[in-house]
Amino acid sequence: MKKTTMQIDERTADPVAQEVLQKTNDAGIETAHTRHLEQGTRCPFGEKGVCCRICDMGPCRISLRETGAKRGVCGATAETIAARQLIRQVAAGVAAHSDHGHDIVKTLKLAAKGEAQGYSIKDPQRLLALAREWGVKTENRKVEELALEMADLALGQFNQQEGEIRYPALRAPEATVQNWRKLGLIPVGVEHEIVETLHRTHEGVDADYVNLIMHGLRTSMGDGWAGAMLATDFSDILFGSPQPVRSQVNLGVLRTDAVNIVVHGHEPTLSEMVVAASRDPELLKFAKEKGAAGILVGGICCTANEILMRQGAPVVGNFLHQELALATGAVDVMLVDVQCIMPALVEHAEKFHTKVITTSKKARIPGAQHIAFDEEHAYDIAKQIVRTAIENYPNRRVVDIPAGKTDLVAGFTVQNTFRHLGGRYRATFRPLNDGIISGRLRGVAAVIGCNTVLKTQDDSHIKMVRELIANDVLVVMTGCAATACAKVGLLQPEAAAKWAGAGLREICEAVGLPPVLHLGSCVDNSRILVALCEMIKEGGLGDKLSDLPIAGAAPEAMCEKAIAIGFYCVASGAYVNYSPAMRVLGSPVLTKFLTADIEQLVGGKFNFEDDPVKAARLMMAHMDKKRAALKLRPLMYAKSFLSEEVAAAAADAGAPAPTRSEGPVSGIKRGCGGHATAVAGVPHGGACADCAQ
Ligand code: NFS
Repeated sequence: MKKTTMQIDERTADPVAQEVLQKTNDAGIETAHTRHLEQGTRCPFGEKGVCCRICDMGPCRISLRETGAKRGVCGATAETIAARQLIRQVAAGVAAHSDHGHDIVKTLKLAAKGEAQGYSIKDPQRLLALAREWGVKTENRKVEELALEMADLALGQFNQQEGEIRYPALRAPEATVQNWRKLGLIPVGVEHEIVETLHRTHEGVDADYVNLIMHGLRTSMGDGWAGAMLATDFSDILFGSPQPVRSQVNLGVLRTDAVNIVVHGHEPTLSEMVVAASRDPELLKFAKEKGAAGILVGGICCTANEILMRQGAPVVGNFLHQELALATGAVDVMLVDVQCIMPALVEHAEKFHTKVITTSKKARIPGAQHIAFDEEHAYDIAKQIVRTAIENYPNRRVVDIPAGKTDLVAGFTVQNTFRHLGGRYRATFRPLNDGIISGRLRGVAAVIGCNTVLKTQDDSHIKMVRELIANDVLVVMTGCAATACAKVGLLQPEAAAKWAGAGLREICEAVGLPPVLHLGSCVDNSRILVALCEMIKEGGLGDKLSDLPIAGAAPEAMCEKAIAIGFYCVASGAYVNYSPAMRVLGSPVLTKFLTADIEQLVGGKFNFEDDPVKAARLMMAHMDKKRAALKLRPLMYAKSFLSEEVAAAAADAGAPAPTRSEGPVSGIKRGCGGHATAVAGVPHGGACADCAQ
């Protein structure tokens, strides 16, 4: 074990994480941060997306300099190679969300048949509403019978082989649907498009980068408008629709006097049962016998958001907190299912007393205890896991829980948020639309996604969101991004008075909402799509999704799911700032297509600005452009970013090349930063070994 030289405040902006990271580093305990530094400078070909490993004649690399190889062995160009790799990433992200959605639907089916122990249909009204939307007969039918039919119809969405997935035509504005049909962007079925992505990107098939990216957009639609949307709707039916709820966030929620179970991963099926088992009188009694005052179930990553939204369970942290949580010495069991789980956890846990338990047949980690989860015995399995944690409680060694934790409000949905805005008896989007039309609000931004070691943890999320709300943009959030902002109090109603611009503050204070609304986990980004559709339906803001003064961002993106989300948002007409940039910068042609030309087709486009404040201003410049096109009134309080000192930044928003902040991001060097300028034709110093190729 050796201490790694690192600047702790460059690794994470969270003072609570800084405290723990300082201690782990002083003790020579490895974390994602030390492993990142150990990796050193990344391969510039991989980083810029121009290394092809698809066939075994390679790997082939496209030179980033004027001279050198411009084609792979088969003749594939930089744009073909980067586009193929990118849409494979999209397909992987879509698969992850959709497999999650698929499992939720299957659980509902088992629950309807009475074969899923401990589950029941908690929101039959939501089921009825969905059945009516899908044109399924609801009169004189038992809830279970209806649930069975709906589950079968939903399962069909995954492997449908002809026609169109169901939600776009049902929920999206007509003009948007027509454009999608014209471009052929509505998926036949979720799996159909994933399979086709793998085929198209096989050696020697699709070599046209535009054709590849258009299929990437089509594939991603199977996430936002099918897999993730089904996951959200069916989770709400099965586990109950969220309601605004108060809770707390950060490592300080862990308790010295209680058994701490941290659920980590994504699917709410098991975590919901573990929360239920933690309240079981028999297990509470057992915990007391072992000397604990109670049982705490907290979450990491998107599972945290699932049980926060529906149960008010505390959030232990976001992605980069997973190892830090164990380092408190207070986690008796870390229970993991699928996605965003570092395999390093098992070795890391050995330094403390924590038992890491894997539960999914799809995600095992060598050295972890495996307790296979199945819905038929869910409650018994949850009880077994809780019992394991209680038994492990007396084995704690040094316990050192930092004090930091913050209050938050979460639990917003399309259904309940707008009841808030419109008043209890006037559940309508009218007040939101009127707020935008009158110029009190500039627009709405969705800030979502991960943490990444390539940027200072939480820093970009917080800076971007503060800039947006200070300029009268209502912000909706999900995932690790929401957790980041919750930690600094942005998810409290009081945050409006502290940080929001005058227009947003007026609205928040009138209805008691925070300026930043937590809509749930990453699959719940589908709630954002539905909210946008409702804004168009309400009237006054155009007739297609791309008319809306809205923008999206993933300022600390890391995983393929984030790429899939970015793709379906752009396909749905949104301006999306994605940072760090997708692995495409080695192809200026593909980069230009994604950041400029694509807008002519779908109305949305990407930008790859790394600086969060500059990115926020570019997002607002885009909103202002949309406001001008809709001929909306001037902003009541905030300045327009079309004409003020950020006009230059606004111009960048429409420029053909991606904008990038100068210098390293938050003090962290990302591979050879010089290559980005090199591909744009600007000579650079050749700071890494590969530049001397
Ligand atoms: Ni979503 Fe990435 Fe993971 Fe959730 Fe967090 S890292 S894109 S936010 S937990 S999926």
